[in-house]
Amino acid sequence: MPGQPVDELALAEIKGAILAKLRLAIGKDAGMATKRDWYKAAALALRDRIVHRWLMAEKASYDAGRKRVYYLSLEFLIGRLFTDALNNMGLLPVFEAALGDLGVGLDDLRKCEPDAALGNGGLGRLAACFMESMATLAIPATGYGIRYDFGLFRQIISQGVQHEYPDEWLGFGNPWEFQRAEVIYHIHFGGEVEHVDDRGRDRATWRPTETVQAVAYDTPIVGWRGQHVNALRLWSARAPDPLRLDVFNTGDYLGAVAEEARAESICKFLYPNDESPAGRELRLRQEYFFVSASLQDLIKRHLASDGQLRSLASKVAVQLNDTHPSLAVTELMRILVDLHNFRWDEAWKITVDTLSYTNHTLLPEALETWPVELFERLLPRHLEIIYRINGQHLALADQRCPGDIDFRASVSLIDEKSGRRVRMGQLAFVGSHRINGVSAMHSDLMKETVFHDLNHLYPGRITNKTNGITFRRWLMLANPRLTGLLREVCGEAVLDDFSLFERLEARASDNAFQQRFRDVKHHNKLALARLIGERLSINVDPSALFDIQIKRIHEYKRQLLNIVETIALYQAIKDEPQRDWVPRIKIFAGKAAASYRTAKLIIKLINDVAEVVNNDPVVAGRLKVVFLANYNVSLAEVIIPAADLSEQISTAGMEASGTGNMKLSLNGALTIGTLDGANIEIRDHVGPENIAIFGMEAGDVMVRRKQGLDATDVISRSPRLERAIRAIESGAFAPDDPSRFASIGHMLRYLDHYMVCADFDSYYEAQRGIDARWQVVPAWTRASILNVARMPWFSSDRTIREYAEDIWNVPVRAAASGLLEAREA
Ligand code: B1N
Repeated sequence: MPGQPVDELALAEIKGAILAKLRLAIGKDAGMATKRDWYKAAALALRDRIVHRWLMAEKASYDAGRKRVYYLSLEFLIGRLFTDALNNMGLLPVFEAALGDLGVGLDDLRKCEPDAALGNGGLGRLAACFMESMATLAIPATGYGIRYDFGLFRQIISQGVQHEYPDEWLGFGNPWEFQRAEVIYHIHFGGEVEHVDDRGRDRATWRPTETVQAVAYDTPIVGWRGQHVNALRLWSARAPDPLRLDVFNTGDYLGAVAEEARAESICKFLYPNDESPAGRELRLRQEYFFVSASLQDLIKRHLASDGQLRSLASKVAVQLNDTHPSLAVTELMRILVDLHNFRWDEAWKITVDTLSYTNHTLLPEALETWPVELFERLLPRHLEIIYRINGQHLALADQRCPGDIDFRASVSLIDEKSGRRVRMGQLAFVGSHRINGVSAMHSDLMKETVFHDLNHLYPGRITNKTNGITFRRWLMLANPRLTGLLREVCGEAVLDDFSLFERLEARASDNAFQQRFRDVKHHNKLALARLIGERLSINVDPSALFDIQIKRIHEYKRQLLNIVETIALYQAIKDEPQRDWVPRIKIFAGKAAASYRTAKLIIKLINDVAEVVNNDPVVAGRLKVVFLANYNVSLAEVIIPAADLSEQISTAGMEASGTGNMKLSLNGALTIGTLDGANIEIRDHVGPENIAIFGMEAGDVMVRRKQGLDATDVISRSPRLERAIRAIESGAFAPDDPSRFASIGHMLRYLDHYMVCADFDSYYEAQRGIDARWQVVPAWTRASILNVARMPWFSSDRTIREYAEDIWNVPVRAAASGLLEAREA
């Protein structure tokens, strides 16, 4: 921890190690090194220290024959690793001192590391938090994914419009990863299936026409207190024959590398779609590529330590992060039946006992399906296996509900209605022993909606595992000053035992403590104000209320509701400029999928409203609107500690869980939100008096939607809303192109699927309630402190413990750190 005394011997050792890396690994001396060179040298010196622990942990878990967890995810939204790993290793103070002595600032170096943005949003960030918590809890685990050459696009806002640029995160090398040039698997596509005489064993031989190689790259993930280290293993694709010399020799130079280009395209980029399937052949190729490589790898490891596959489910748990790795069901069956001679029924039992699946969304448009025809062309054997699984599955359905054709159609792995398509959610469900949702409400809705019939057929499989966040990154690193207060009030052990947060409660009304708590927040707000000034030349007053909405831009997340309320507030201020309006800074950040037109138009609207409001002398700074470009993990780490108000305003029933809601509350922001996703559990923990809930509930939304999407009724009852919409339609915010937002006006009035208008009045009132509360400083501060104090349950350590116990059946360490156990003993 910063501020701690540093041992002189250790200091000298670290300085020596960094200098040695600079010379021997980077090839420079101190005089010619750039900041980036120093960063890499320091990262490599740190990595050396992690590797020892890693190899020890790996050996110990194999020697003990422990069950292993494999987390399969197409996304890992990691962010920067340098200070995260330093902090978990307990080496932050000594590295800071060593670098200081060498004349470089740790904070400057930290910024040289590019964000690893191998994910879109919450789903990918959850995978990263889980990796950290699994290491902390000493669960032997490996994350499997794709090493994309380009992560999520870089967002540039110019004239209020989003532009996408490639994210070249590997441009200057990556000091964390180890290329495992010897760990290579062959992944096949296309061709035909041949059925041999197999005495009824359902075996087949697949004769593919295309082969791609998967090469492993390992990144160590170190847990809190540095005692356990796991690997994130990402696959890169290449052609088995990178240069066709026979073709080259004919003079067709491009043709000679065509195969290589086709193979490499698989790991070229991350699909930037959040909650909507890309539906492209390349995406299906990505999914099969990483599933097949991962299963081949884990089976090889299992065979090396256990000698036989019969025991797979007792030694291996495979978690499927959404439906993206659903092909694991068919690939594992293929490996067991076709390659290892298992009988179908035994293979099926092993498969179901080994796999489990997490569902992250109920949005119908997000549920992944693939045309049967595409499957047949790319993965013919897998399609056969799907048909065979479907056969036994539908037989069970017929037994359960004889003659019920609708039931049969609803549970079938094949959707026959919209051209024949394979349903990946159904496939993952049928092939898993546990299916979990990510918040209590979401898991309940799963049983009532998408998986209603499957739940009837396989009762007891659906379980809830409410999401969590790692406190090491989202509190200790992002908010060191608040962490300092916690250590002081709750004791040093709070870093290992979050239940001690409870000790904050006694101080929540203490004047002197409140002042110190506010000082911390103010300091964090100053830092954010500085960043806004530097990036946007907008001057914001750090004593104003910082009102934050940071997340992907999506209609269901309702940035539009927020900006319409901003317009209404702007108009109210203009009407009565003399009133004592609470100064507010509305801060937005988030990316829109490149092809999502409405989301991009909402970004433009936010920026156009900002232009008008921020430059209106009548408003005189009491309302400002800020859109920060290129939202990513590192930007979140600056914004979240500075937040006063957290906007969690999705249409009820549509946000599966949310995790930003937890991060903001943990850092002392009050939530204004709907009864949706984990907001409900946040309310249950912080208490209804410490959160502002508004709007329709999920049931109300369903009822109103059935009545139609026309919002004329609610608009006619709300002059304030009518006026705000009229301003949008009239071009008040787009003088250069007055009809720019006509489509938004039309949607608001006649196609209110997301209930922006239906919830508007309730939201506006809740916001004015926030204004009133903000003015009573001690009461606001108390609520803010209680938000922090009551968050421990939302630690991803708790979530992972639940997965370990109810789904994976693996033991976990009792406390976050072995150190603590030793102290208690
Ligand atoms: O997963 C998060 C949740 O906290 C959020 O509520 C949820 O929206 C998010 C297809 C998704 N659901 N579905 C996706 C992402 C990429 C993609 O290609 C779907 N992301 C979520 C963690 O549970």
